[in-house]
Amino acid sequence: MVLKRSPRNPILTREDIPDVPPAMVDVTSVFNPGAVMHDGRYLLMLRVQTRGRETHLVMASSADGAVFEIERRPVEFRGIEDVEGTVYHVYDPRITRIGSTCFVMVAMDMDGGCRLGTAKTDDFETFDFLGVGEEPDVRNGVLFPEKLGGRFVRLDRPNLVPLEGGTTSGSTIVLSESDDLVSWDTVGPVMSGRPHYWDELIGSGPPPVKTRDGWLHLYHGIATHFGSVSIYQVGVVLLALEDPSRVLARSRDNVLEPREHYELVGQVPNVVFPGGMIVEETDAEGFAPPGANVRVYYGAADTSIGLATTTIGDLLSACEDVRGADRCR
Ligand code: BMA
Repeated sequence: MVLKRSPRNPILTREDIPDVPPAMVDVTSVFNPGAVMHDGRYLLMLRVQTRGRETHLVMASSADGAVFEIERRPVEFRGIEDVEGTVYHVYDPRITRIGSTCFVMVAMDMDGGCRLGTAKTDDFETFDFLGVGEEPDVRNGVLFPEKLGGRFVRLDRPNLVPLEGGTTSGSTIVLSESDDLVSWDTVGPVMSGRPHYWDELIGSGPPPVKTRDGWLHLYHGIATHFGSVSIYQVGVVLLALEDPSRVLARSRDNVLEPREHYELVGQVPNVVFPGGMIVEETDAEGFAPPGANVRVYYGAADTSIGLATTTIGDLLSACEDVRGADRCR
């Protein structure tokens, strides 16, 4: 077993979310968090959904990574009100630290589709919204923790596959670059889904982690061929350090799939959706060593939050199943 569930799972449920009247009262669900270490504490940015089906982001913090205190106010992105057009939902945050600043990349449901926006913070008290990208329908944007070739780099997933019910998904993760975190240039495709198997549709999970072997990256894969339901699982891929559009290795199987009751049953059944990954140790040059412990925070059935642990070495081994850029694409 590569990812081991915490015995405390689900570590956060709707009962843990304080009431913040008028909208956030007796909320429906808490799921798909971003995660980061800040001042020696584990921080999660929670996606909270109310009974009015409004979405709020709420910060939570913890000394041990398992028991969280939840803030009594939603996150506010200063300047998001200047975005042209209606923003219906801001969700699925991925948090990336670059130096002393943390960047939060979020999906934003707007007329015409989902777009990717970015906010920054130094203290997790105030957040400045930097802007929203022009791409008309894209989700699962994650920023790398350092610039490459002098530019910001992200993975994202254009929504080119229509689903039942009018939503859209996608089967290819692409690499994009930017100078200002608002306008993005697509570099090219990184990897695609594997039709008929566990990861037919795919999207990035938490931000990639730098190891001496490459960028280690968790992604979610969706099996769609079961007719009645889509099954969301977690996989792992290794990208070349100097050119992350090149896939070095990829897991054949998923490394986490819905099995526990809280993952199988909920608002959207059969979903494990990783958004936060905390690596407990890096070496002097910023690489995560194989022995480093890893915590993965994931949404379970769009209803609660699970924690699973592993090591960098176990994740590296898991993605050695399929090696070679051509076979992994
Ligand atoms: C995706 C996103 C995720 C969600 C998943 C399952 O398209 O909306 O936030 O967890 O669907 O509903």
